[in-house]
Amino acid sequence: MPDCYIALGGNQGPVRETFSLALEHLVQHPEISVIKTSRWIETAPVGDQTTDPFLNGAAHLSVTLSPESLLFELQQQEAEMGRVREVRWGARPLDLDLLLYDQLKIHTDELVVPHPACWYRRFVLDPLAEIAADVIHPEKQITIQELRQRLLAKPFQMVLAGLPSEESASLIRNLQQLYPQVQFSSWEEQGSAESASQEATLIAWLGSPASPTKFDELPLIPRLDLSEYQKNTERIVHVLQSALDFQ
Ligand code: PH2
Ligand code: MG
Ligand code: MG
Repeated sequence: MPDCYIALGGNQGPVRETFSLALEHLVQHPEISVIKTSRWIETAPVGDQTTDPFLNGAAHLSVTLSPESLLFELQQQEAEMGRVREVRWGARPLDLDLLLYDQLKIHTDELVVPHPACWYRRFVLDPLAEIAADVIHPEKQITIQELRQRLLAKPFQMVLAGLPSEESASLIRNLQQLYPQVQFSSWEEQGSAESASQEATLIAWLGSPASPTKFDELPLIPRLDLSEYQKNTERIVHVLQSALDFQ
């Protein structure tokens, strides 16, 4: 039976109860077993939508459902908890994300597996590493534990790639003010690509198809395609917020 890992998140209403209830509902499904759950950990909110702390966790499921049908069941649970919440506690008490489905790689309009952000978000990796330390990430080809461990190295080295040098320099100046503890550099300005890629914690590609640096040329493990956000500082800040230690 396929092994799946899901992330649980929420920051409104009685989140612990919501998590328990959602998992109880999932096990009632004849094609879903819950093998193991992580601890629920309190995390600082990433993004500006809310200042309330989140509760995050991960669960190991064994299913006989297709990825699409499992996604449907997860969305049903979100909606079910949402309906209760809309009446009583306001928006978004439960987010259930499908992180991994065996070693499948899926890229459709409805579903991307592995979850594209699962490999650099501490609020996903910390609970996931408790229950899936040795599971290989199908795209990055290293274990969940290793992915988490990479983020702990100091200094955190953020490399920007794909931008003309002036744009890159001005973006780095802005980001450096926000994150004095992070070491920023530009991929194109670096002398040796090899040494840069070994040390980089994340390489954010902000290019376009016309850029001299192509996404596919960047090293597999730390490369992150942020091209759809272009030079939008806010989105890069969200990535950094989620990859750095919790405050
Ligand atoms: N989910 C979000 C936005 N921000 N922050 C934390 N700490 N945990 C989350 O699960 C989370 C978030 C949108 O899904
Ligand atoms: Mg979601
Ligand atoms: Mg989410």
